[in-house]
Amino acid sequence: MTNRIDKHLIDQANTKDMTALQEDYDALANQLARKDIDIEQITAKAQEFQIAVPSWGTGTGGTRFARFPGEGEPRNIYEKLEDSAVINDLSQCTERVSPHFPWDKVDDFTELKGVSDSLNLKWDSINSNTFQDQQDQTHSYKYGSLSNTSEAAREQAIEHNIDCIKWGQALGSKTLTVWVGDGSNHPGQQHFQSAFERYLASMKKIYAELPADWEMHIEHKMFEPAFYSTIIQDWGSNILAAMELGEQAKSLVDLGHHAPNVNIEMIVSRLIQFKKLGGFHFNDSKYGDDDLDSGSLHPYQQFLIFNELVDAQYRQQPGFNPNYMLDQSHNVTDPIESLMNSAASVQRSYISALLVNREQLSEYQLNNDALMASNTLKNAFNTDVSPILAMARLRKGGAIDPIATYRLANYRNSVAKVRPSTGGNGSGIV
Ligand code: RM4
Ligand code: MN
Ligand code: MN
Repeated sequence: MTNRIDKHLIDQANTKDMTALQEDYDALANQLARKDIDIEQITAKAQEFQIAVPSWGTGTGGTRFARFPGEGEPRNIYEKLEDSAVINDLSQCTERVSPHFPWDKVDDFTELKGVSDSLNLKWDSINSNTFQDQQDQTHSYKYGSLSNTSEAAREQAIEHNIDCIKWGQALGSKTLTVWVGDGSNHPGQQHFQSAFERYLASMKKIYAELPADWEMHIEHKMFEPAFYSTIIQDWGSNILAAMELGEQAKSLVDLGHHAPNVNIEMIVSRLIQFKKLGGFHFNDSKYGDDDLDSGSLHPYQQFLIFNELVDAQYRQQPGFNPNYMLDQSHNVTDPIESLMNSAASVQRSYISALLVNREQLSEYQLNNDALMASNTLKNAFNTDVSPILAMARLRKGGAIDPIATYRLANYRNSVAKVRPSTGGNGSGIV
């Protein structure tokens, strides 16, 4: 693991920023103390926060039109792990990696687990892929996978998901995430109910193979690749499927998978209420499934989602334990930088939401004081918690300024020398 960030370099960069950070941290501590908030308790929460990195997010993504590969891109899961380790070395909140199969399939999963252990990384949810045909695949998914009219194609897709569970067990994962592109492009092309029945029957077969301590997360998405109807197009179809399958099946919310302006935080609240919130794929979007960096466009929406999550934590809602993960496509940035920025952005939303005065908010709500209720949220959102995030990283051995330290380390240039471009797309187009 010669290319990871040297600890001395991190310390050196931190030394330079230390005095300014301490001053800012003390000032924020005073500001919070006036509101009866102990900064140390909040910093401890920041230190505990974790969000998983998607293996495919470490490569440059693409659009339907082109992909412009960057220098030194990871060419396989081992190199994706190296890059993930860099992200965690500097950010100290991304110790889990979420793999996508068969993109990340290897012959020897014990060896892969050994490598991730040596990098102090763990495995998050396993993502199955039945939205593409692989080389040497017997049955095509052109007309769908789990809901295909062909039983043989459905069986092949079921088998792949069961394999994913087995590979996940070897890696120590506990979740299977199922997103399928199944749907139609023409009105009348598919019988809505029959297609959903076929999907559910297939999902039941996968669910039957789920180990007792695993969860299955169902991910909805409004459109793309199907442009007229998609089998699990919204959280309604999603929760119906999860309820039909059983307790271990939950819904996953990808922020880019809704119609524009949908109130995602309210969907989150509903899923929490009915013990069906499995987890998140964080990213941001302006138009559709843009997969932009988390919080780059709608930081307030991200905060409002965390307001619901922290509220559930505060009320100790039973069965509440969602997975947090990034799911982004980086077209014009260095993926490592985007993932570090995004992890910190999601962490920021969480920490800001912890500052909401919940007793006061509840009183304003009961008294229908709309203005003060809204101001209570804005107050927390407008507090700059950067010193808390930086201090949490520093205390865990990470970088006060992850991007600057990463650039100083010259990591990308040094891996570019040993990772000649394949010209291909090891990460898939996301
Ligand atoms: C989909 C969805 C899934 C991801 C694929 C690559 O749009 O977000 O989570 O696995 O892209
Ligand atoms: Mn997703
Ligand atoms: Mn997506």
